[in-house]
Amino acid sequence: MQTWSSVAVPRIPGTPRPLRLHDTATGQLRPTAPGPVARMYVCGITPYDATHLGHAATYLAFDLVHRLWLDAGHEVHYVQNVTDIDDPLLERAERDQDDWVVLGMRETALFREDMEALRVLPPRDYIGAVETIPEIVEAIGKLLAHGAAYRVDDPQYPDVYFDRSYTGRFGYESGYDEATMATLFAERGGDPDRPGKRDPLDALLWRAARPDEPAWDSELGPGRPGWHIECSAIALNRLGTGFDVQGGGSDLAFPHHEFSAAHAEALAGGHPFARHYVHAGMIGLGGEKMSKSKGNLVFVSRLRADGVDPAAIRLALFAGHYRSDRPWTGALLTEAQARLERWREAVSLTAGPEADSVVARLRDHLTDDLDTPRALATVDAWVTEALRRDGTDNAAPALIRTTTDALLGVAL
Ligand code: 5CA
Ligand code: ZN
Repeated sequence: MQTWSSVAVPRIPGTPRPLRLHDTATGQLRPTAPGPVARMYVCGITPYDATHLGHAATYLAFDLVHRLWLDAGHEVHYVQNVTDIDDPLLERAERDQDDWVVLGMRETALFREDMEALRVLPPRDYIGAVETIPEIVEAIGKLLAHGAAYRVDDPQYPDVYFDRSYTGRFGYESGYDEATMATLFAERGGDPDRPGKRDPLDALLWRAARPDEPAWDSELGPGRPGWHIECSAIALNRLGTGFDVQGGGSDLAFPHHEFSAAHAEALAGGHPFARHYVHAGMIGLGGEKMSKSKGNLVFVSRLRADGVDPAAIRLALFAGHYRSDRPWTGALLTEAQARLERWREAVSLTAGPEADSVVARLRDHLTDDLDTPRALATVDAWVTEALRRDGTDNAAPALIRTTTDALLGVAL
């Protein structure tokens, strides 16, 4: 698929720091230790509705990872998928009497526009599930050959499932107990009651063709892919095993990332899928998680159409820590707009307080598990002094401008 266009990321002086991130699998804050090319996979959208502020918050968090690795001198190989065939897309198309292909293309195009407006650095590989069906089929064929997958005994719909006991360490990624896994599996797209499965929690790999559903011919028989194997195949085939960060919102920790890892590890002789599993908290609205299924949404495109500066959206979402579940409110946006104005006023002055130490502290906070609240407070403190006309350093305003651009993606 076509990715979106990039923006230039300026280099900043001083000494970069290695990025430390919370890893769901170990429950620890650990340094990322990429090689010359840092490798990241972030789960993309299911394009049946427009990008809301929950999606935006998650992609903005991983945009910071991208920027901090660039700052540390790495090249970044970033891969993101588009789940352009799955039940929610078909259900929405049916509800609205829309064509599922057209719906997916339209919402993906809008997502790209939103990402560009937010200055999110694009993935190098932006990959749809539909265009990767041959890769997915090949992966499922291997899982069947390894004995990690099986067909249910149903002559009409011989679906293929993954045997979750195969790798021997199922559950390591999310760390959830059996009862929690069972609850979340049922809530998040699983089918525990499908007759013929060896274990209620085994996940669908290939759904045999049903009447009135899209299907692709393949050596597995006509059908369409399950959800988790899509991300395993796309990531493994582009990044290899043991890539640096697998990312998404916390609602993907189970079952999606657990199964993506288990499928990939079954394919790759047990080699770990990713080194870090990183999860962003959920943005809420009106006391509930913002979600397409609940319909309590604020769209990025709506705010843009209302003339809201995308830099203010960044600042509003960065006012909270990426891992905390937090509400979106009008007040958050108003405060961010006021902050943006103050920052812009300060960097347009001809002088300000010395800024090298500000750059160093920004790096400290951001490389400490993306501590944006403290990063914003650090810039605020410089801005307050600058607006009091406290400083005499003529290079400082430009340095702050370049640094907020490079590290936070906020163009002043
Ligand atoms: N296509 C799959 C991933 S392969 C999917 O989950 N798509 S999605 O459109 O439902 O979500 C896209 C990303 O936004 C996921 O990382 C998801 O965890 C994240 N996300 C969804 N809702 C929220 C929310 N309210 N707050 C923060 N992140 C969210
Ligand atoms: Zn995914």
